[in-house]
Order: sequence, then structure tokens, then C-alpha cells
Amino acid sequence: MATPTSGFTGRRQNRDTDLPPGQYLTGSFPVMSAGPTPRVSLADWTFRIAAGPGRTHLWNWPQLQALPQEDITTDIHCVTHWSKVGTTWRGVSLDTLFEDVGSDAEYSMVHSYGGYTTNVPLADLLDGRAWIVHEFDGEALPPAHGGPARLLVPHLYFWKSAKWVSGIHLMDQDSPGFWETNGYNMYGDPWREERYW
Ligand SMILES: Nc1nc2c(c(=O)[nH]1)N[C@H]1C(S)=C(S)[C@@H](COP(=O)(O)O)O[C@H]1N2
Ligand SMILES: [Mo]
Repeated sequence: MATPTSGFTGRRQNRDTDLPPGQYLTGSFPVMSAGPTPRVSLADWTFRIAAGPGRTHLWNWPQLQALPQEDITTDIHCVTHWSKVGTTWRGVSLDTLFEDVGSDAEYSMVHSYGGYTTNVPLADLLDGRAWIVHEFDGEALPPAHGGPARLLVPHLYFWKSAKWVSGIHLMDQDSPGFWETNGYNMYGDPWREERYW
């Protein structure tokens, strides 16, 4: 005989099976930072894409805000096994930011205020899969979660979503960032459980 389940439990069970392998659902929003939270004033904030010598594209805060803004609803997956579903963000698509950036580079290093780095193939930043976000859940992104602005690349483990993002440097060859140097996977696909080397 089938075990009776409430609609709520049923939905939760269905949702759990949508999670990548080895992940559990959390309702909270853990803060995972490798160091102290850097404080960046909006007056000083810049974001740059460095595409090679003499090919740096730079935005300040008003310029970022003047670009088309997108609302994103997505699941996020941390390598420490928590996932959070249906998170809502607002920001600028990297397709928009890369519009005028010509480059043959295949790889990128994402840099943060405070010195954190993480490598992401350029293709994974494009085609509607990555954003520079400055709002979470309808509010300005809290400093602990990466405010003023962070990268959001939700199809990869969340360590690739650099908080306090300051720029993206294009590279011809792949190179490990902070966690990748410390044993994390170079790519980090949660559906293939690419957690560590
Ligand atoms: N600059 C910076 N970005 C970072 C980190 C960090 O320590 N510094 N931690 C990464 C890791 S391991 C995760 S899981 C997420 C955590 O984001 P959260 O603190 O908003 O949950 O941020 C990622 N981005
Ligand atoms: Mo993480």
C-alpha cells in the first residue's frame, strides 16, 4: 500500500529529486567567505573586463545601473552540499557587458575586491548563463553575500560566483583561481559532481 503523503511533502520530495547528486535543500542562506568582507563604496566601485593589452572595458556604478537590468530566478548549489532553490536576483547579463568586447580567448579569471579569484571558461559566462548581480530577494545585495555586486553563474558550483567582483580577465589558457589551487575542480559542474580534483 502506498504511504499517504501531503501535497507539501510530495512537492518537497519532487523538488529534492531535482537537485544535483549529493545535495540537500536548505531554506537558510549560509555565508561562505574565505576571508573578511571587503567594504567597497559605490563611489569607488568599478568593474572591468580585461581582454588583452590596451583592451580594458571599465564600468562605474552609475554606468552599470544604466545598462539593461534582468531579474533572475535560479537554484544555487554549494560544493559543501547545500542547495537553495528559487533564489531571486537582479543585475546585468554578461552578454550585455561583453557586447563590445572582441576576444578569441577561451578562458577567464574572475577577480574580487579582497583578492579572491576563480576561473571560468568564457563560454560559461555567455548565452544568458551569468550575470553581475546587485540585488538579492528584492533588496540591495548584503555585503556578506557579495555586495555591492557579485558574479552569479548558477549552473556551476557556487564558489565560481565570485562575491565583491571587480573584474574578469580573459586568458588564452586555463589557470586555477583561489579554491581551484586548493583542490577544487577546474570546472565545477554540480550535475557531474565535479567537486574536487
Ligand atoms: N570573493 C569571494 N567570493 C566567493 C567566496 C569567497 O570566499 N570570496 N566564497 C565562494 C563560495 S565557496 C561560495 S559557496 C559562495 C558563497 O556565497 P554566499 O556567502 O553568498 O552564500 O561564494 C563564493 N564566492
Ligand atoms: Mo562554497
